[in-house]
Amino acid sequence: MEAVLDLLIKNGTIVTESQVFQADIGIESGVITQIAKGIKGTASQVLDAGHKLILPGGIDAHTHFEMPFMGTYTADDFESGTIAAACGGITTIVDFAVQQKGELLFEALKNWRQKADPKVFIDYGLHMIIRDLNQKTFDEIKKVIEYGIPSFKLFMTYRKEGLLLDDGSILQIMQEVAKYGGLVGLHCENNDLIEYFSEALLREGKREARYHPDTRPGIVEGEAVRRALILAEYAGANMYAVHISSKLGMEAIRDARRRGVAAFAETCPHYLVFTDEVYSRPNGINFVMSPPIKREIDRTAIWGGLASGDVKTMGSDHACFTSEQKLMGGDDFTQIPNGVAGTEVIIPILYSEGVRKGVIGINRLVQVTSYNTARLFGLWPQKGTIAVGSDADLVIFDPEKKMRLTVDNLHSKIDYSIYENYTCHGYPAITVSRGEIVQKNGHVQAKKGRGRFLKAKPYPDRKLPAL
Ligand code: DUC
Ligand code: ZN
Ligand code: ZN
Repeated sequence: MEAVLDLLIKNGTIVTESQVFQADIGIESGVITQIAKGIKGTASQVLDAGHKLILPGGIDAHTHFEMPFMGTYTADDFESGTIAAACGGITTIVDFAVQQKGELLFEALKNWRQKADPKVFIDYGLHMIIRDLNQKTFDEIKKVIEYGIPSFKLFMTYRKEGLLLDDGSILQIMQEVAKYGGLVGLHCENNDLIEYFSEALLREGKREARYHPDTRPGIVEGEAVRRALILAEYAGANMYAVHISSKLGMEAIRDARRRGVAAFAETCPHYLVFTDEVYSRPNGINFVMSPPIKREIDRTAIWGGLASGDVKTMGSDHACFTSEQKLMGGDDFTQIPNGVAGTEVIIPILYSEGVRKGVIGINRLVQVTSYNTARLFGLWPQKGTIAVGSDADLVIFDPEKKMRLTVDNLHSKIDYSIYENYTCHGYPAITVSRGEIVQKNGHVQAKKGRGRFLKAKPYPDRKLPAL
């Protein structure tokens, strides 16, 4: 007897990490059960994709929703944040649970799940940020991995914000995480150099937002990435450099990969679109994030890394603040809450700037927005591909749709967009999460809290995916 499908998506051009082909997709109980041409039988709901692209739902493994930071909280919570993500074709986010000083890792985890569970529109996982290493928290690392969180993030900067970890602590955590097949992500910027440059500028009375990038030239990232790689190699750990923004950082990763080191790099949409001229604009304050946007040669190097495969993933580093919050640093750029919105634009920007302009192919887009991310963070094959047995997390992507981005058609809570008036050529039309349509043409159709927490897996026998 033919099964009754919950959803049948007809006439799609399916794109996976390695293939492009025409087929229909049959979905039952949130899972893909058939992929074939001309699927027959009954379905409760039928969508005609009209030969638009069907991509695996995006995975943004770098969001900071409702995070306490620099004297305030990031403006998007798990409700507005996951709505924005879904409208941009993202079906999974991986947020960062932040350990507060004196807190156990499991207290931080509980706190983050309490914030997220009632609000998420799409599925989510967590990484753990360790900022206070002591015997108790060190002993929790194995249990955190067993709980379903095999990835960690450590900061090499933000001393004043209490996030910086010293190299000894970083090394110990790398060794412990490596034992259980987890992954250590690092925010690679040299804190001493940042403090040196910042203090010099402030002494000279240079206090405006436009000086922010001068505190973090490429060497700040390049040195830290190389140091992190040396530590990771010594610890026998896998290393994931979050938000790579510079040519020097890119070269450090590339050199390590050529030597056979398991080094993975992520970048973000803002580093692909802008250069540091944005800091001289009247609204330069809105572009203050760390690492900052750098020069044209850095932007070109990052595109080169995406094309060559040295950049493995796209994350948004979505950590945004309203204009009012940004103005907390109006007379001292070191006090501007760092961060921008981006989860909604990852796929459209990469398609418009990368695929349409011929810099990367459509399979690479799927690799860096979904497949590689799922592999690295222990979510594959449930997420990250279009295959029988995988979750029906899909984006019907209209390659011809033009969308002028404005604060009114983006879904973050903030009152401006750094992408204001940027026109995307290619945009998500429909996002499906576990077989349910969660957004259609920017209108959310799903219930808050429907998203599920994902238990991610460490690498079996510490064997890395071949990426
Ligand atoms: N960088 C930002 O710009 N914001 C939040 C944290 C980070 O690393
Ligand atoms: Zn960071
Ligand atoms: Zn971040």
